[in-house]
Amino acid sequence: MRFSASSAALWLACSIGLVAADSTIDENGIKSIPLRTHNLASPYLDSAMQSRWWDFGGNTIVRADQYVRLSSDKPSQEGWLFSRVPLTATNWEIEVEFKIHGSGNLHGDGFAMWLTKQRATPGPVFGSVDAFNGLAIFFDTYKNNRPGTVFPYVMSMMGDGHAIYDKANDGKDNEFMGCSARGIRNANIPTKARLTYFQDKELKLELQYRQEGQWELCFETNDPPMLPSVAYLGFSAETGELSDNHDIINVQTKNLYNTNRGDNGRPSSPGMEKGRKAGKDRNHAPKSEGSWGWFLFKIFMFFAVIGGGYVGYTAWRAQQKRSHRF
Ligand SMILES: [Ca+2]
Repeated sequence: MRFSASSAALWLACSIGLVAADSTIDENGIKSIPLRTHNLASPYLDSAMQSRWWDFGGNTIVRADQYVRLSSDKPSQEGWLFSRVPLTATNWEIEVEFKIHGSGNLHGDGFAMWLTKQRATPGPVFGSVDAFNGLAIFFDTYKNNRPGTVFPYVMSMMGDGHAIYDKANDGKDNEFMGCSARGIRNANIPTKARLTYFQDKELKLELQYRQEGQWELCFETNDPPMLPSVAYLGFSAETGELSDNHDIINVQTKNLYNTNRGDNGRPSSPGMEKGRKAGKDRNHAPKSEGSWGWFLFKIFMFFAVIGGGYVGYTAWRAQQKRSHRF
């Protein structure tokens, strides 16, 4: 009995150690913790050919050492990949490595990233359901009709459950914010997207496609849309007459906390300059309850481990004495 108590204390301490090892705090005081439930990495499937945290369907194929392919470079393909559990974090960052490639001079149609109430439902919007609730990011590689816009075009759309995606005009009237990203297809470096969300404070999309390690700002706003309280992370793609391979290679999702304040939000004034200022202020600002609680908890666990070890040792010695006696 005593021994199991000390084992439990050790196990807890190890768990805390694992969490502490995974979490990082950047120079602006933003702490990030990886969300295992919304990460995706090779080999994608377990030994039973299942994924614990993701579902996929349609024409999606998984190649364990390389990718989850939403659509192959063939006409009339439609595939999807969706998280099994909703993303419940208030503030988060999602980094996706993807690859859009194919042999045709003409190609399409692109893929979508979703943070929607709906999940795993095929449909006409890049292979997923229309009239969705939530946020969509479209990586549109085929220009249907949008004069004056350079393609590929990356745009966000906020769906209220009724709005219909205007496919004929590449979602021009649906656009929340977006940017052109010439070179995002058939790139010779790993292409990535990083979406950062701080509730009521910030929504930012950055892309990597020109040079490895260099992020291009696609859009940023301090007035982000309100996301549904239940939102699943997903990806989908479709091809029509024209086609391309649309591969998801890796997804890393992090829960973000602002350690500068107790409100869990980003500093009210975003941007690098202001961000640094907020970082400096941290030394003068009273410590938040959150970080104090965490600190005290760690101290408590430290003594729990010492105490548990001592109890275990005493029990062991008592047993040794008894066994010597007989
Ligand atoms: Ca299009």
